[in-house]
Amino acid sequence: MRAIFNQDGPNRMGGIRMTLRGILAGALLATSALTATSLSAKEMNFAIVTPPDGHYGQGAKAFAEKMNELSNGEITINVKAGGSLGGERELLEGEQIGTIELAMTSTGPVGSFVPEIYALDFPFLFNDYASAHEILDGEIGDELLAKFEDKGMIGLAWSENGFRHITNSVKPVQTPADVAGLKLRTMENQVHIDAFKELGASPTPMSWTEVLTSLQQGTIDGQENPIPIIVSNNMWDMQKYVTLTGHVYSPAVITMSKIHWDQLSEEEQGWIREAAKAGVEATRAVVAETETNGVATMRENGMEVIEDVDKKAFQDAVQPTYDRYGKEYGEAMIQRIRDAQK
Ligand code: EAX
Repeated sequence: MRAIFNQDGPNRMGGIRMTLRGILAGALLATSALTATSLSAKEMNFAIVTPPDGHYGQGAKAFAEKMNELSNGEITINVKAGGSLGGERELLEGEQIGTIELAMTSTGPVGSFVPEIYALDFPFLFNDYASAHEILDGEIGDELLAKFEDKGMIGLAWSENGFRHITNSVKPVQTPADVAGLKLRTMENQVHIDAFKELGASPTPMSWTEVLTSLQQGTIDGQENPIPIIVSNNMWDMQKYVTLTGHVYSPAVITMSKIHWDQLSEEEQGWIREAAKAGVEATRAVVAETETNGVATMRENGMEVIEDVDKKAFQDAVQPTYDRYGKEYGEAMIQRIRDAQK
């Protein structure tokens, strides 16, 4: 590498001084340009498929507010709610190619991008909310979040959708046998599709963005989702019955496009992580509140809520799904999650 000092001629010191001044000026120029670039006002989209005032919407709003605070208004987060940027699978694809910066999605379609995440989607795996939070906020959750980066996404934090229940417009579902024959929409998730086949339903996988129209048009009889989804979408307008099966704990996850993440400074990445924590806190608070008052809300709006469900009967009915997919989708992880709840 060529010496950067001017070694020639009598005024050697002068030459060195000139060179040093040149380097200093160049460094200052570069630093100020860099500072200007890294502090240049940035805008990012944060996409969700649910309504702006629902559990994901409140989380996205909290994320945006925290980013605004930490960046002194230099980074603006635009919350794009209601599936305006596409269904959950499309949001994840958008992150991979860089057309979408941030999203909060259920784990529904995630397994087809990051197969290890399927382990979280098995029926009756999590006992309750507290266990789910403890496991997802601990070593197991961190291990699974780290699996996203190879697929072009940064897993920022485990958020929450909630325990899923079955709604339909045909009849009150009391037992697994009552599910037989119902055309039930499922997420685009192999484990869920298989579980509802085991129950004798006709599982119809589709993006959330098509569900409400399909229910209104009667092309499906029902669907399954947590109370926050049922309530924030006024599902009583199209579903008469809800059975509180709680058949799956549905995590949500906040992810970021790796393409955009890599363009951030370390400080900005720290802000993103802190904002994700604020988002999760806000989402979980809305889920807790809706779990408390959601049953009354559904009843007040005319839904027939079937609460005393024989969950063991549903659990036994979907056991073949574990037998069939457990091996393929991480029986060791499933066992770790079970052991962590003993
Ligand atoms: O992520 O697709 C679903 O049923 C999800 O629960 C919903 O979109 C929220």
